Amino acid sequence: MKTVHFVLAAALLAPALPALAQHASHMTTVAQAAKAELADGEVRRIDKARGTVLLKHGEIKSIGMGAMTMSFRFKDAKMAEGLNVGDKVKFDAEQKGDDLIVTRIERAK
Ligand SMILES: [Cu+2]
Repeated sequence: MKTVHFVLAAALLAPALPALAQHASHMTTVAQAAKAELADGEVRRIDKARGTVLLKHGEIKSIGMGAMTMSFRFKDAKMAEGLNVGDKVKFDAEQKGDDLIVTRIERAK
């Protein structure tokens, strides 16, 4: 009888295993997406001397801002390197007083 019980248990558990694995990988994907939720933007102008960038941007969830075109300050002037007018970008920003600072920016693939 022991063998029968084991087989029955295995048959009941087996279908649950792929579901668990799928669920686990789904959770990871969701966590990563929330962590790296970057806004969409397009570079309209870059002022390297001032360290600012004019971006036409979509919704920026991290600061609750809707879509518009506006100027941001780079957190680090080096962030301007490799960016060109017309580039589509993914970025994140934070508000510091009246300034909006681009904290992260990368070219959209
Ligand atoms: Cu804006």
